[in-house]
Amino acid sequence: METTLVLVKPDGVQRRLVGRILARFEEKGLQVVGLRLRMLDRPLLERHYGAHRSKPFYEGLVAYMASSPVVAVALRGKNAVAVVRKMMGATFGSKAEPGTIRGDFAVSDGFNLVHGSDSPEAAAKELELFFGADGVVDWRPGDMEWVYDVSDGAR
Ligand code: DAT
Ligand code: MG
Repeated sequence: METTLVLVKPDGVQRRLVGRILARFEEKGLQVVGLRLRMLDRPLLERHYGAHRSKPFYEGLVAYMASSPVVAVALRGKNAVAVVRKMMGATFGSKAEPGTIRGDFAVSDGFNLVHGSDSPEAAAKELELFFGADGVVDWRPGDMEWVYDVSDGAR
């Protein structure tokens, strides 16, 4: 099992898409293990987007991400990092495939509704940044045996 970080970005919250975006991940079978609406400040965003500091779009990205609340979600499941990235679609809404979140709900390149960690290493860092050491809740979903074939062929 992997845990990954998703952010519903300011445009997703302002456009009242939080429920629909979360529903997609839940319907897939991913488990919510952390959930929080919050404003992001510049120091946190500088750490979160540190890899992009030298890019021309960096200042605009930080301003956009600090402009309105975001919803931070910790999601757990088999290959959760890659599954979430696939479900988000390509970075630019105008290029993202239909069927993906960005492909279905975004046409802007900058305002692309969601963030998802791009590797297990990034996920670990981002989960620590957004939920702290003990902010993720470990719980066992009651439908685990139906979402996964954990009975090992017994059914
Ligand atoms: P992703 O969010 O798909 O992981 P990324 O990490 O490369 O994409 O970039 C972070 C965010 O920065 C992205 O969601 C939107 C913005 N961004 C990336 N490239 C951009 C560009 N060329 N022009 C404007 N915004 C860009
Ligand atoms: Mg990224």
